[in-house]
Amino acid sequence: ATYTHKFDTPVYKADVTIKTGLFIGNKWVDPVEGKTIEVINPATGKVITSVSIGTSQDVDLAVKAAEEAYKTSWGLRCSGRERGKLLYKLAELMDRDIAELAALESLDVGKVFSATKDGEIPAAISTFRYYAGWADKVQGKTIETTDAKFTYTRHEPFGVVGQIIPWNFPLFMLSWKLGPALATGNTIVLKPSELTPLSALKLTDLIIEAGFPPGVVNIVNGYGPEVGQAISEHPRIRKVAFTGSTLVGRKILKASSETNLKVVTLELGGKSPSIVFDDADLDKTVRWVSYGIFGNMGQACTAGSRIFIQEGIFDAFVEKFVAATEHLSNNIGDPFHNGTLHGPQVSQLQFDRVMGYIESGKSEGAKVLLGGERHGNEGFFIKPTIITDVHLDMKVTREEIFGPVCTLIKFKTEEEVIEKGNDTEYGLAAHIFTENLNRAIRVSNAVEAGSAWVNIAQITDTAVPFGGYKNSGIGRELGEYALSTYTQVKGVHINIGP
Ligand code: TXE
Repeated sequence: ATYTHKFDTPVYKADVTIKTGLFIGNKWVDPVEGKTIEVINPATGKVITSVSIGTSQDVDLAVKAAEEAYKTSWGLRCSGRERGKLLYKLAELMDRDIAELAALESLDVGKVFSATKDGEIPAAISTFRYYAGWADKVQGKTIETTDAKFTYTRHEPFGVVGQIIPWNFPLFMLSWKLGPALATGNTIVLKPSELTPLSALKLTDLIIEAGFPPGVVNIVNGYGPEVGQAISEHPRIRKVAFTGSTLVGRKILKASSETNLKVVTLELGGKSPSIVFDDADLDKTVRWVSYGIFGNMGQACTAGSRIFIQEGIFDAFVEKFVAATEHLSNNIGDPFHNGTLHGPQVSQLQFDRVMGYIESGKSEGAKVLLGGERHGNEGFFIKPTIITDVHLDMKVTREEIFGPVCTLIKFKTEEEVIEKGNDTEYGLAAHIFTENLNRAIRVSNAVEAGSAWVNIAQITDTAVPFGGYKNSGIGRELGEYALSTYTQVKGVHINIGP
């Protein structure tokens, strides 16, 4: 089946058609049990369309297609050079269709269209291009042992890899997963989030057009406990990569330990600090701290949700930060309207969760300085929210809120803020604002986090590794580092002596 969405908005007008089936072996097929799921527009709360969702039986079929492709047309049967060519081609096609991809993504997630089109989708495309370049540069080493032996390593793909991605950056997260996995020769069974299947479905057209052999990429939409669980338990999937909640990350690790010990990489939640020192450049810092928490409506794993401000700059920062947040609040609305800066949360459930956190903060004695309430009367909009008068043991300062909600905390010394910043089970990111180079380096060394951003927030780069310390994950994505998470190393010993 297909679905055509008629975009008739101030910033984008076009008819965009997607296939709604499961994508297995380069065909769009009906799921074995014929189930569907409604896709909701978060800006209105109304149904956009329905798409197919699978069960473990469909995962099985997808694994079969992926195994067949691995043996016959991909993996070690296809040179890195050829794989790279296909990845480049895919990137080109995405460039051509960038507006369509961005429009579907904005519709499905509630993202501001211009930001999606100019920021996120180009970043996804860069990721494919970057890994296209690596595809013919994955190489082992020769190792000197003795005269009687020739020894070397091979970096071999796993075979069939499972990938489970979230709804906050659907196509971007998909590119982080597919790029390195395909470059290294694996074949894929990928499950998008049940909340946001549209952009991945659009991509299936481009995967075929680019010329990927059947079965190299299979996309099975469906629920986590059903399709996601089936992927993480599947005996012939050798590796699974996941981005999502820490809760589900644990389930995936457990499923692996109870089945075939598949290699697991996890990108999980965060409760990252933004640390503002007295000597920070105030205006620049306000802009980045604001983006760091309110970008993507706070639905980012690296969101700087705990904002620590040194006492000397506290009042000046708060005044400007409140003004910047009011400006955002005054421009909440339809993601497809000119000038909109802030859209809805992705779903009713996420809306309820975030509002629940705001309520919990109030009931524990915190003060809502700004926002804290719904915007409008349809869709899942929450006003950007600033919470003060918190202490470090409240739920709002401990748990990942994953919405446009930050807590402000005053501090005195560098030593103190390092200790408080690190006082969390998570370790995904830290944002540090200072004009003092020595301090910038000292503090970025001291934070327990996989990414430290100085005088900037949350901007990843395809070439730079990304991942979590502590409960924020296992393994690294992006950069050269990601290649090692999609390959296994074989040591080969050849006796050239007696
Ligand atoms: O995440 P889930 P949800 C955090 C964030 C958010 C919370 C809940 O704090 O408020 O998680 O969001 C699939 N086996 N993050 O409920 O459930 C699911 O179908 C296998 C942070 O949406 O973790 C989806 O594809 N898979 C995060 C994916 O896991 C399962 C991004 C993520 O959904 C599964 C998203 C199971 N048993 C949420 N259950 C980040 N790190 O950026 C669910 N899934």
